[in-house]
Amino acid sequence: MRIDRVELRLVGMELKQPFTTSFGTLSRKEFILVTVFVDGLLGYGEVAALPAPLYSYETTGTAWLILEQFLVPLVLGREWSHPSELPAWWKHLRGHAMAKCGLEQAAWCAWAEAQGVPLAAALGGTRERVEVGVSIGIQREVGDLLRAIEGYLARGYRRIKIKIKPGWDVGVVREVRRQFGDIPLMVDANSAYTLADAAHLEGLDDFGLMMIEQPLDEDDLVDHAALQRRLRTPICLDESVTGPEAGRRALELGSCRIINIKVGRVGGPTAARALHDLARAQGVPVWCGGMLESGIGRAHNLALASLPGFTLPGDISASDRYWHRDLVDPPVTMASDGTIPVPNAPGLGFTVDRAYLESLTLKKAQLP
Ligand code: OSB
Ligand code: MG
Repeated sequence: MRIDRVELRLVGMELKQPFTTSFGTLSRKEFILVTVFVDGLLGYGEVAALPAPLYSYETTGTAWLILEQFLVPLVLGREWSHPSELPAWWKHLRGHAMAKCGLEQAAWCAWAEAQGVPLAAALGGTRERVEVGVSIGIQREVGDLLRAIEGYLARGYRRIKIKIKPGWDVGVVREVRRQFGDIPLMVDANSAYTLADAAHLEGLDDFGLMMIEQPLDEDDLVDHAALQRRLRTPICLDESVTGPEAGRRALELGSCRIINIKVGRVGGPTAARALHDLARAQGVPVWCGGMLESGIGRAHNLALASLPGFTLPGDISASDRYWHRDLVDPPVTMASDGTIPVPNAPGLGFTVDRAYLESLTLKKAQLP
C-alpha cells in the first residue's frame, strides 16, 4: 500500500458544557484531523493534542508543524504492507506522540477498510461491546457535581470519574459517597499534587475508590512509587506513561497498579497495543482514556478498548456527552446498560459527515 496524499484539517467544535480539570478549562475543542489517501481509499486519524500545552507539551500548532514538516514527507509515496510498519519510519524523531498517532491511525483506518475488516479486528480486538464510564470536570459547587452524577448514572454509565485538585478532593468525594453509596467511583488529579500532599491524599483511602489517576508530576515515577506504598487505593498513571517503555518502568518501580492507555499519548495504535500486551502479561488492568475526541477519535478508542486486557470501563462516552452534533452520522451511542457496541463494518465503522466536517474546518493543507 502507498499513501499518495495527506490532508490536514484544523477542526473546531463547541463543547456542550465547559470541561474543567486541575490544569484549566476547555470550552471548545480544536484538533487536527488527518486524512490519508491510499490506493483510492480514505483513512482518518484524530490528533489528541489540545490548543495549549496544558495536558502535555504538544499543541495543535506543534502537531501541525511536525506533521507537515517531518512526518508526512516520510510517508508520502512509500510502500508498506501493514500499518504497524510506520512507527519505525519516524522512530528517530523525538517525542510528538500525538502527531505521530494521528497519521498512524489514519493508515490503520485505510488498511482495515482495504482488507474488509473492522478496525477493532485489525488491532486484535475480541470484545463485541465495551463498558464505558464518564469523566466529570470540576464544578462550581458540589451540588452541580451531584446533579451531573445523577444524570450520568441514570443514563447507565458504568463508572464515574471526577476530576480533583487541592480544595476539591476529599470533601467532594465524601459528599458523592454519602449521596450515591457504593457506585464505581474514581478520581483524576492531572498532576495537581506533590509528595508533600501524601498525608492529605491518604484521606482518600477511606472511600473505596477504584483508583486515583495521576496524582503527581508527569515525569515523576519515583514519587508515584513512594506514594503508592503509602496508599491502599491503586494509583493509575495517565500522563506519566508516555509509551510502552515508560509503562514497563512504572510497573517495575511500583509507581502504579493500573494504566490508562490513551493512544495519542503513547504514540499510536502499535504502541498502545504493545503497552496493552505488556500490562496484560503482568496481570495489570488497563482502560482506554479519552481526550474529548470527536466521533473519529472515539471510533479509534472503541477499537482499542475491544482488546482483551481492557478490563475496566474507559473514558469513551457517547457522542452526546460532549457534542450537540458529532462528525460521524449516526453518532456514537451508548446502550442503557452502559456499553457501546464495537462496530463490525470494515474500517472505521462510522460514516464521516463530510459536509458537516467541511463546515467545521478552520484551516486545511493538502500534501504534497
Ligand atoms: O486526564 O483523562 C484526562 C480530557 C482532557 C485531557 C485529559 C483528560 C481528559 C478527560 C476526559 O478526563 C476524557 C474524555 O471523556 O474524553
Ligand atoms: Mg487523566
